[in-house]
Amino acid sequence: MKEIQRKIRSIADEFLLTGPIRSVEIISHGNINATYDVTVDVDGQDRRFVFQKVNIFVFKNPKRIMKNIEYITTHISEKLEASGKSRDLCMHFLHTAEGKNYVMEDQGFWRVSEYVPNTITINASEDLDVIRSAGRAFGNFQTMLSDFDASRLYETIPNFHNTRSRIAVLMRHVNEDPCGRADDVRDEIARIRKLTPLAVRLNELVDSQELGYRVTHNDTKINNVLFDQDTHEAKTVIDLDTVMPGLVAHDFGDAIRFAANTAAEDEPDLSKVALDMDRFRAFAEGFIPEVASALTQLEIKTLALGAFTMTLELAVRFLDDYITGDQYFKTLYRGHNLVRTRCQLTLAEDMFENLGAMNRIVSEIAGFAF
Ligand code: GN1
Ligand code: MG
Repeated sequence: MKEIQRKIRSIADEFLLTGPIRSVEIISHGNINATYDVTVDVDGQDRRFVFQKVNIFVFKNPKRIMKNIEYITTHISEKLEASGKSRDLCMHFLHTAEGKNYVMEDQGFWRVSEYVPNTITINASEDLDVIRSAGRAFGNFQTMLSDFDASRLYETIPNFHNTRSRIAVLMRHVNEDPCGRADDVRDEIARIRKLTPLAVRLNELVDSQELGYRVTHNDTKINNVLFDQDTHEAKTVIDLDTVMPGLVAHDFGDAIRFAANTAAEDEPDLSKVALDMDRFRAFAEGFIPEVASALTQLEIKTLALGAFTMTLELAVRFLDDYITGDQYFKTLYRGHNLVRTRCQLTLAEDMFENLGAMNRIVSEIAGFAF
């Protein structure tokens, strides 16, 4: 902790927060970056900031990523200001004396944002109002960016939600088997192969130009939303590193994958893992009305397919990380990525079975039959 405190001190100085540091606490939700809640004395008043050390194994080009974030937050903040809404509905990053919104260091880069007052993150919730509100927040985020030219954004992780390419990479790594782990996962590979034809359906619709890219968030876990600590209304969408061109079905789907699972993302007891239809409906009720007017009918028709696709894709990504030696996702124990894989695969199979039921709910909310 001493080491971290020293580091935070030097980063604070870079971002012109030169007053005494009152406290440093680790926020440990993300699977990729290291995040700290830091209170600093600014002109005699305690103020909270979020310090984040970004993983450059995952995000290789800090300059371009932080440029994306600058574009996005400026675009949203201007809209909020024009409509007289609170600036707290968007993240705000600090700048250094040279006007940069990040600071480089040996194994990563640092950035600092203002702590949005009176907010909490929620990692999992059975409360349908909370889930519905998260749906509204992600839907609204997308609508705010619907007039932003997606081609201005750098692709921070190439092929991030290219499910077909994710599967191809996994199969290549299984053949190469760099850590001698492939034999443990024959059953999982067979199950993934079985689901592949449906999992690449979104790719096919992009290839045939029936679906087009928009600006999407691409990492829509419910813990990437800040909620008002008293009312539990969603306030701000965070974790903007993967905002780049994508499909609406990816955002809807990834959120369902996480929020509508009856268990945690890494639940080892697979009998607890299933799609919860009430939570599915609640998220859809929040999300769809926010985005519907900007979407084509096909985009709406593919939302439920997105849930299945994102879940299978994450099973593939966790398994790929397991096969290649656990370098991408933070793991808490040996075999953690395999446990995550099995959980996501079980959920994907359940979604496969329930695709019709999910589509009926979407159709009902969107108000047209398909
Ligand atoms: C990572 O950083 P975090 O925990 O919000 C990952 C997502 C995965 C998620 C699974 C950049 O998100 O794609 O869905 O873990 N982010 C990146 O929990 O790979
Ligand atoms: Mg996150």
